[in-house]
Amino acid sequence: MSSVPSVPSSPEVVVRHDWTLAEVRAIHDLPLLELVYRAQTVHRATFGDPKVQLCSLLSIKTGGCPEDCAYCPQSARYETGVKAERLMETGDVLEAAREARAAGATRFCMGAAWREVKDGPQFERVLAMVRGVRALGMEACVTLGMVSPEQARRLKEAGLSAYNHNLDTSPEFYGEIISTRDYQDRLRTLAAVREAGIGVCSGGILGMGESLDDRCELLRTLANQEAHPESVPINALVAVPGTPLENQRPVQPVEMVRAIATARILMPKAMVRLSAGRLQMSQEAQLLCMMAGANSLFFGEKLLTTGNPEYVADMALLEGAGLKPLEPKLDTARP
Ligand code: SAM
Ligand code: DTB
Ligand code: SF4
Repeated sequence: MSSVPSVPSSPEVVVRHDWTLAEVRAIHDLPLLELVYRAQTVHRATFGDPKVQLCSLLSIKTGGCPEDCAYCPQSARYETGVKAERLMETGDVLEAAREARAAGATRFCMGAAWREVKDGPQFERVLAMVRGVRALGMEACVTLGMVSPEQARRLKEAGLSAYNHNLDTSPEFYGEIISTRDYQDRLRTLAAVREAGIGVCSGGILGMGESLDDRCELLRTLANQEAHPESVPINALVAVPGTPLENQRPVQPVEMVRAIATARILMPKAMVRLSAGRLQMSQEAQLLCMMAGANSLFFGEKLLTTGNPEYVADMALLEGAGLKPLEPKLDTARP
């Protein structure tokens, strides 16, 4: 890869918004140890001692979604065994948030299987959940599908720290995965979130059949935003039986390491989150992801609908490696 002159030769922290695909690909394809070394150097220069933020995830409205995202067990179009449920009650959500806080979470993320937010009692309830989570002293993140600028403004007013809306993959590959909304819709939602002053959480999924260029295009699109997302979740596909992607070849841990390291180098200050897919990874592979710049995990035995490592195993992993939990970073003003 030394034939590509545009890769920085020293591992300095560079914040840019004009990456080309060739440059990103050249970083992504570096010899693995060189790549991890560069990413770790950027990580240390930005964050100091490596620490890991523990986040908790709760599905506040499960299943029955009208969208056709090919990876998703919550789409009503596929037979996956996920039962559609109503929006949870605020009290139950806050009880779960309290438990998560007691277990060490500093960020509480709430997901709803909606195409978009609709104004009305359900949105008001989500706003109450956000206020409640913030009152517990945690970062609050939601992922509710598309939002309008006005809805984003109201979420901000409720104290929302971050909004998760993944670009998922490259603009070119996106159409293979989702037909019910397009890439521009996604970018519009991210712009509404940014405009409202809420932290942007946006990342993607590896292992859907995309090429390495697609992965690099995803990271390039994220990094070339006017402001980098504060939070970048990198998911490995959880291939759920009944979804169109049920037979995808599992992502190799080293593929996750490469994507995470590239994200860290491109977006030095972002929280890079090793998200779905940890059940299929050894503890050593997860540690390698952290060496490559991942500084956050979802803990708890369930993600939204699929499994996640056991709490005790995660605690043992962090303790054994001497990794300390990171305090909240995105701390917007309390309402
Ligand atoms: N309905 C909202 C939306 O799509 O924006 C929020 C919930 S949705 C489940 C949140 C994200 O979870 C998706 O954008 C996708 O990146 C990730 N996700 C869903 N199913 C997954 C799977 N089987 N494996 C990995 N990631 C998945
Ligand atoms: C993200 O990027 N990953 C999380 C969170 N954002 C909402 C969701 C992963 C979902 C995995 C499939 C499931 O459990 O349903
Ligand atoms: Fe619905 Fe979100 Fe799943 Fe797509 S990813 S089917 S929008 S819940």
